[in-house]
Amino acid sequence: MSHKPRVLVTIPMFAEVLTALAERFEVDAPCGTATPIDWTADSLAARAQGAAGLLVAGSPRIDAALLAAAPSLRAVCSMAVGHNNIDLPACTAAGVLVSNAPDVLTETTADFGFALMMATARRIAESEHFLRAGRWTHWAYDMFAGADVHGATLGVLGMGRIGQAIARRGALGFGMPVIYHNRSRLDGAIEQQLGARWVDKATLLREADHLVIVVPYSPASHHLVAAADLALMKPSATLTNIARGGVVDDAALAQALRARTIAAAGLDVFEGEPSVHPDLLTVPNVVMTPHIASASLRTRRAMADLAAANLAAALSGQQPPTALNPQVLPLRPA
Ligand code: 8YV
Repeated sequence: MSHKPRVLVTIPMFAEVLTALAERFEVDAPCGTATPIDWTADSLAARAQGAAGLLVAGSPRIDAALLAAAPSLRAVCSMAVGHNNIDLPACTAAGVLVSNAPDVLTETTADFGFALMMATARRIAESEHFLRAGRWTHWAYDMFAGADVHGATLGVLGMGRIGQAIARRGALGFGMPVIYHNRSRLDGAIEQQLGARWVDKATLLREADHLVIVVPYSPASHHLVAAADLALMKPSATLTNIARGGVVDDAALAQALRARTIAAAGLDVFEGEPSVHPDLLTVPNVVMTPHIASASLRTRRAMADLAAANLAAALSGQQPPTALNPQVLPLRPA
């Protein structure tokens, strides 16, 4: 009887994806379709014993200690584009293939980033709470008056695939002049197509009416937007973060919002999520969502399918579609 390699699915997963994986693998899916697990380093290492592959998302943390504790691992495939939870050099050193799930989530995530920016600028959440609380009794010319989005300057921090998709929405759909800051400049033809202008970070912060943060998280981008950066922004400006919590100093942001040195913020990601900085919970001018920017069912399914395809390819000696360290191929046998 042929022996199927074991894969551990660390997150709740679509039933159809589990069924497809089961054709090739012995599938260990302790979360089933709906029960998330708060993994600790120890519980994950124990459960990963003997597994050849892991299917993960933006968590849990995959590091050298886990790889040492579970030496059978050969592939770690994530259904997230951001892979700051995975120690890529450690995986590469251990000969473990890592993949992420780019592209399939770009447009859905950009839709959400734009929606969150609009909700922030036009005070949609704040005014809905007001209505639900039964406080709507009269009309006033300045009732929940916010900032215009159309024609305002869109600032994009991090001009990768999602940043470009947001810039396109702003430029083509809303007539927004677009400025951006990124370590590397876009190709001139793409800049022209997006009508986007590269500026240094300080200029971006000073000139943006609506700043959208889409930069990957790494030690280099930790608190890329901190108190001194927030101080450069216009008092009428909004800040939207759909990147990772650690990119913005949440305590400094809460202070800026309370002091109204910026007008409002839209946050889908938080330092230490799912915990949210208590100061953010007490300021009214922030719209907060629980890290759902990629959450349309169609996109989440495409992300899961891509992670499963990476796992299947990696463990059968083929080229995974979106490998981050293809230099480890071919993998050592199970
Ligand atoms: C995911 C994300 O929902 O892809 C990413 O990097 O942040 C989100 O799309 C999350 O990481 C879980 O998959």
